[in-house]
Amino acid sequence: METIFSGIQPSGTITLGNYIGALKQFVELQNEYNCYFCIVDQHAITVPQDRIELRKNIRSLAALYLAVGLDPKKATLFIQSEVPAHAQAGWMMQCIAYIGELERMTQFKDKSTGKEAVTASLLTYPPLMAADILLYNADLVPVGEDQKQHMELTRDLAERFNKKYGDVLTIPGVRIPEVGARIMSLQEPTKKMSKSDPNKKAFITPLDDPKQIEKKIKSAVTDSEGIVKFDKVNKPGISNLLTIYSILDKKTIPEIEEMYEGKGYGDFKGDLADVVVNVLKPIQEKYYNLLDSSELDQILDEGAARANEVASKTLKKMENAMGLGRKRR
Ligand code: ATP
Ligand code: LTN
Repeated sequence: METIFSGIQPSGTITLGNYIGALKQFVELQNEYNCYFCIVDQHAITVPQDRIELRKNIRSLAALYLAVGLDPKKATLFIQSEVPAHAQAGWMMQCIAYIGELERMTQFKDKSTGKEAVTASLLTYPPLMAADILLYNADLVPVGEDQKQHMELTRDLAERFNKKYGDVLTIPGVRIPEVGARIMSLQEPTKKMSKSDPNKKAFITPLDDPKQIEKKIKSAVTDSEGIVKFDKVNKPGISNLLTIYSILDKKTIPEIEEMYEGKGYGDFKGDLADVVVNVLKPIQEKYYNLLDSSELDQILDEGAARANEVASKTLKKMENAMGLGRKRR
């Protein structure tokens, strides 16, 4: 069985974008792959976090991973900071990464331009991400479109390590969904839907109640043409809503366009709100049952133990290859 690794930052409540671009794929893949899914809290602290909120978000994300259908018997779910090998291997990857290539990362540019103080970790974030993946000898990494560049760097760093120190690391492939890899903001449909957007109307979270969902969809920015038609360039707002509808209701975009022929955006948005509410309802029920349960802690404890076992083996191989410490088996 091939291995999959992916991670989500506990930097706020996940959005429908994270669900469609990442989590939904994870659930589909867990039957066919040996899966590791990580709550990457060390990545989240590359930007300021309130410690109470961060703890809350970590637990909430863990409960959401399970509520959307992740089965802890099939996949290993764990918290990054509970597996020390990540920071250790991350340091080693930093030692082979060049500042120039890190400065070229668009996520670094987006998060650092215009800021008065930029943390070093914002720059060295991608080597840590590479370490996350490489420690598990992952063959494949399912992510949204925005992570393509980080994945190319991960492959480059792994190849560089192997060239310098011997064949230790597996070069991972990337899996980006054909549809839904980039769900857009409901308020600025040319921008990615992001959980750290200060405008809460720009995103839907799986924990929003039906009224909030309806309100957010009804106020989503569209155009004045009033025709439900997919046209990413000229009608980015309606195209984004069509993408969400299509994925969540398992209908093709032409089928949906046909359903709303001669109807306005009002009908379309009302029905889309129902579709979203129906998908999220069972997720919310499971989420609230899990959130304060000891079952959740047990799953995370077992996940950390399993992850530690695999990661520490690769770490040892990496340290031996680089000549760190004394030779260990
Ligand atoms: P932040 O806004 O805090 O930087 P984020 O919302 O981009 O975070 P991450 O935790 O960085 O979320 O991403 C988790 C996963 O979700 C990644 O695989 C990422 O590619 C995917 N993802 C994030 N936003 C979207 C989106 N709008 N559409 C599709 N996939 C997305
Ligand atoms: N960089 C990713 C989060 C992330 C990740 C990973 C994704 C950290 N480590 C390993 C896949 C595999 C992001 O910002 N979405």
